[in-house]
Amino acid sequence: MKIENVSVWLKSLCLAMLFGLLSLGAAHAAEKRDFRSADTHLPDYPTVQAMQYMGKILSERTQGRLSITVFHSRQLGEETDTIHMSQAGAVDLLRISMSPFTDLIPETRVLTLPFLFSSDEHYQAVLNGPIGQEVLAAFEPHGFVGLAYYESGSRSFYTTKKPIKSLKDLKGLRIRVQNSDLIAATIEALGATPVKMSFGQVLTALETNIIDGAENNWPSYESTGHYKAAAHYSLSRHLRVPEVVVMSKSVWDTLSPDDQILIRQAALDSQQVMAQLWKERVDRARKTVEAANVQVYELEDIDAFQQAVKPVYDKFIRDPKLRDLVRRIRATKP
Ligand code: GTR
Repeated sequence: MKIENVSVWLKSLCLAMLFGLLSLGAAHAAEKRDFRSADTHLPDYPTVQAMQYMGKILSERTQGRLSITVFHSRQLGEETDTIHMSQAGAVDLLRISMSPFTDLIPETRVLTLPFLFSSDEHYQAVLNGPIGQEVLAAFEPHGFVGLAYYESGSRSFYTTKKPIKSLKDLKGLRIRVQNSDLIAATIEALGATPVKMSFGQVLTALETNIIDGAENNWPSYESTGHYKAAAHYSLSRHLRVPEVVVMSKSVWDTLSPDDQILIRQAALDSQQVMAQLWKERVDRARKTVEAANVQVYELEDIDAFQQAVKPVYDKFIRDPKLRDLVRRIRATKP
């Protein structure tokens, strides 16, 4: 073979290899992925529906290349289990309450503090503003990418035997809490005994008097059937813990920048659907439980509740960075 022919042949070989590599890359970028998402709630709950909507638009926008399967009803385990699974990359997405992150990610504590927000509008302004973004970004060093917040209203106490109308009524009661030291300390500061327990165990614990009560928003109080076992609902509104949509960081890092943008956008778009579904469900849940003879109470001494939880701030918000976040939350205009 002549020298010129050899060089032409070599050039063609190099080009062929280059195209080969490029098309391999393209095939990789175009890989079909079905993301597994975990949720503790039943299929008709707003969070599950909103995540399914996120999957639907993601699939439409990628001609079926990217999709989401929502494993609802704790099929993948309780919330704390799914946090560990997601850190390990075994579960791709979580729709989850922020509470079980408070022991792991210090910044999440500021949105979980009792009686911090003065109204729904104040809460929305914080979540949708720079502080909300900073808290979502704080997930990253811990193995998650924070994508969006979902609405979850406020949490109030419900009890089996007698209503909570004032601080003294909480004295000595065993109240179930989510897996969070901060929330356990809140209940303790209010004079009750916190019992950390997974969501799935609460109904039996209420029915068997292992606990005297729990606390949650209207839709969770209704969807779980807790109202049948604990028919006194006291509107303490002591917590407004947001729900979050997060992706496993190890999964996120395998995605192309374009796909990351698509996923972020789909999560944000699902937020609007969630807001609408949430509003409807709160009304429906309240009507359902009231029709089932649940008694609803307002607190007589909300100030006493607010005073009692002050030590929780001192204990959990020591770091100057967290203190500053709390100061900025208080200064945020609704
Ligand atoms: C609900 C929340 C769930 C779960 C539950 C609980 O309001 O949507 O994700 O955290 O509370 O109390 O465990």
